[in-house]
Amino acid sequence: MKHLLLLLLLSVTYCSAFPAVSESDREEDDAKFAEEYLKKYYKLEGTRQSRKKSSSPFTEKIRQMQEFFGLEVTGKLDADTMETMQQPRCGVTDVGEFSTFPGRPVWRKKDLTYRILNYTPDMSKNDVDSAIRRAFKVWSDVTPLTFTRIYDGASDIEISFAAQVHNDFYPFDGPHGTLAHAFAPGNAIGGDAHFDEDETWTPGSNGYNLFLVAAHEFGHSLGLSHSNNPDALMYPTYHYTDPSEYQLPEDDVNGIQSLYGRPIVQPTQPGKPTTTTTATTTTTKPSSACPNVTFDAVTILRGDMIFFKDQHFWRKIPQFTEVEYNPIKSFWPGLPNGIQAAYEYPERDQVLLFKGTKYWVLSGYEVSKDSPKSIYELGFPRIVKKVDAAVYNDETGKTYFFVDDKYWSYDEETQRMDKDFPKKINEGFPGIGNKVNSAFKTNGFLYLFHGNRQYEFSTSKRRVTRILKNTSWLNCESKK
Ligand code: TQI
Ligand code: CA
Ligand code: ZN
Ligand code: ZN
Repeated sequence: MKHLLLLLLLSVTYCSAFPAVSESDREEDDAKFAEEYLKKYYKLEGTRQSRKKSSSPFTEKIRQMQEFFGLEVTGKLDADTMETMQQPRCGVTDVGEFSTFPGRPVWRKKDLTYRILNYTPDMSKNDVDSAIRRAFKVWSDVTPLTFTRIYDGASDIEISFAAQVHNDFYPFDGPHGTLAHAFAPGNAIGGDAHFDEDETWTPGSNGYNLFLVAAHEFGHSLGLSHSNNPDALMYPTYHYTDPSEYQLPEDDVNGIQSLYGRPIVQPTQPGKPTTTTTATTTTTKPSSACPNVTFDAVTILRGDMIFFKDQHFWRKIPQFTEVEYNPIKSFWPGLPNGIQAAYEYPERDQVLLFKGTKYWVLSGYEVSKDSPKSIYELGFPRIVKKVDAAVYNDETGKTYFFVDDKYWSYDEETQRMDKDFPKKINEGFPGIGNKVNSAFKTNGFLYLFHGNRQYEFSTSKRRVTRILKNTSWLNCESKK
């Protein structure tokens, strides 16, 4: 909530749209403008004759609007309130759109838990459970995030219904006004969502639809603030739409994917229906100990880093600090264990995986039908019996294959080995020794692994720029 208020203070755009007129003319202009605004966005009905009273429908709507925007709730058309109402006129509507909280707080893991602490008497428990589940699904459908309900103990996102003063510094305000609030990602109260029990919660269109408000709140729980796009779920006005056909608007999809990326595409296993989760996945917590391994092969796969070792692989998704650890067979039953080299050729959305004299082609996450193929089709001579490492360099269009103390250069365009190869590794890649176990390219550098070392190599400077531990990407702690 700290995030919420800060953001609004920072984002009030100053708008010098007021003409120089007398005080009373100006008051009248402001009131007219506010009336139009509140009719349009807050369902204000009738006129504002009674606006001098402290609780007319007009002042009630001003209060509601002030709540929505996190302004001081005065029920008066003060400068902040007028400025906020004028914002769309300053050209804020069509651009800017989604926004995040200051400092961009996000969850640094993709598998989150939630717990429903209590229920509203307005709806059946089943309807509450279902509204909450579907509200999370809105977000998990378009990100790699998963939400698992737990019934005991601490969860990442706690959901509760409460009226007036409850366990934070943001008491609710009786019917209407504030409907609910949620805290930006973080520990303890971070991510939690509170719903005002003084509202009428419904599974339908009377009162406030719990699914729609929960979907909005979970946007906050995940790190989205309000959007300037009137079509967005994160736009700060409530309007009912049919939840059964709910489609997350594009602006919110862009917003949440800017924080967490797109969903992970699961491989389709022959004879099995496509699933969205892999039951066998285990995750390596950020604080876990680094495995003492030399990776067999490393590659990028659609932006994720994949590290192969024996029957398993680690998968690191850039947005998250936690790393997954999976059996190779759980993703690709058709692949052998003990992959020796791998590289991505992004232009064809392919990853080539090598073992012995054979290689397998992944199209995205799927093993292509004509796999495995023979490495001799790539132009290797028969004396080559395995490939140690492979990496594609998008700047030159060449793939380098490392075999013992030599490397080959393969032209992806002509699909031919370059002549004058193989060359000695220490000639082409001075400073990295004479053997490469695995290699990949990211952020403009080649990363070449040998034993427990990793060399960051600049191809333009043709030199080693850093020496790292081989496990530097896994967010684990090295034993000292
Ligand atoms: N509650 C606000 C909200 O969640 C709390 C809030 C005010 C806030 N300003 C903020 C949160 C700025 C983050 C950033 O938006 S609310 C709607 C909607 C509210 C409003 O009760 O005003 C919904 C809660 F969008 F309909 F206006 C849920 Cl869906
Ligand atoms: Ca309220
Ligand atoms: Zn609260
Ligand atoms: Zn909101």
